[in-house]
Amino acid sequence: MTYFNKDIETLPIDKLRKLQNERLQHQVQMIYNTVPFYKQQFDERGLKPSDIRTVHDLHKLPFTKKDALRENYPFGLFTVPVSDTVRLHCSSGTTGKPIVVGYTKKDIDIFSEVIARSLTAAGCQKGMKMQNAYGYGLFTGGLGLHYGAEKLEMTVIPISGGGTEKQIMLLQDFQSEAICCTPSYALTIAEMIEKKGIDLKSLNLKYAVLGAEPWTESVRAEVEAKLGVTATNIYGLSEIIGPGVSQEDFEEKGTGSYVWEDHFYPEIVDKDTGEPVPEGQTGVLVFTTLTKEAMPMMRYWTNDIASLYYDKSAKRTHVKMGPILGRSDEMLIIRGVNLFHTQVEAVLEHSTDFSSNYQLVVKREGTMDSVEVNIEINPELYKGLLKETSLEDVLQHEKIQQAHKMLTKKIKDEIGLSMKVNLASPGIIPRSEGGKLSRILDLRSK
Ligand code: DLL
Repeated sequence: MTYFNKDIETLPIDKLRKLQNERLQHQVQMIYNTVPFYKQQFDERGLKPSDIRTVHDLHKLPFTKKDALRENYPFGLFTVPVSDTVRLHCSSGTTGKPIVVGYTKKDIDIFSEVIARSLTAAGCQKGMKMQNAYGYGLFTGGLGLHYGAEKLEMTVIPISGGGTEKQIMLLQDFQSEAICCTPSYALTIAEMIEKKGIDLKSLNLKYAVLGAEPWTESVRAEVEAKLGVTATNIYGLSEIIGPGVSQEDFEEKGTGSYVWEDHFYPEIVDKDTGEPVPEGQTGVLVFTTLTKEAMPMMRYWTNDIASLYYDKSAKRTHVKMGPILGRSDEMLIIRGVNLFHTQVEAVLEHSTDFSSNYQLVVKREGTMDSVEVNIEINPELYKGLLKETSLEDVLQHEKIQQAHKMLTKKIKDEIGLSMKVNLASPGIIPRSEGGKLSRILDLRSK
């Protein structure tokens, strides 16, 4: 089965626009009438709901930023009384109160539909067993994937994140065909499988649906090789619905993820000016919900940096987004150069000398910021070399010294920034224990 909802997924663009515009008009009318925050936004600009007739009118509206959710905590942006919602989720903020999002029964149906579409695009089918290793709880990943997989009539194994030994036992005993988790947790599972010397033939895994944090082709290559799967990208955020805002097709890997445009209208804008950027160029992703009932969002500023483009040769008509390069609020500026950690990860692609376990350490000396890369030596290589007893001995080895030099040069050449590269022995750098993993250790405020 290629599509979960072929009519919608292949709807010609003019019809898709018509549908979006009809839905947008309804959405705008609803928020104007029911959410004081939005009414004020319109009134301050002398706008009426009738001024927003098509998606091309959206630019008249301001962006909605995370602050709006904080200021209206917990239920101030809901269109309905809380008693009309059937579920609440939270996204943990870095400080203070979380962001709260609510769903009506219809919202949950749409959430399940977009996940069912996404899983189908990822290669999953009715009847397959799916180990759901996203966290269950206030995080949207676990329950979101769960309901969508059930809608597709997969057999869901709701194991949640963590407990890697048990994950592997169930992968073997249940012969699950699919797994979904964060890419960093997929690496943790792959590493333990390797360490235990488990033969991949004892597993039946075919598909991995990975998201909730940025990842690159370098991690894809490692996960695919070590788990024997086809790995695709799933993207989403709580404020818009959760996972399932966009998804990569398993036969179109590396060409971007379809945004389910009949429910979420995307824009890419310049991070400084807020102006739209031409198709294919990178900027901040902004989403407007078209069908949300409990908590619609107008022009939500995600902070995620990506690009959008229409792929005329693709299976579906919906616009594609490239991988998330990083979050604009987490972008490092080092000696005037903008840096996302995914750029360092991308440099590691095809490297046999190092593993995908790395961490960026940001330091400040005086007024100067600098970044160092901690990276682990490939355990296979390490083992092979290692008759020596200590890391120091290994580091003295000519082959390691040469690899070290080459990586330092490659980073400088490809990113345009000199970084000190610190080699570590396998197992030193933090791993995902089931959820999102931070790749940056910022020591500047300490
Ligand atoms: O992470 C929803 C999700 C769950 C997506 C499971 C995919 C799979 P939040 O906790 O609200 O929701 O975090 C949303 O995570 O704005 C991005 O910065 C990041 N993110 C999510 N998916 C991806 C991805 C969930 N595929 C924030 N690639 C978003 C890169 C991602 N970053």
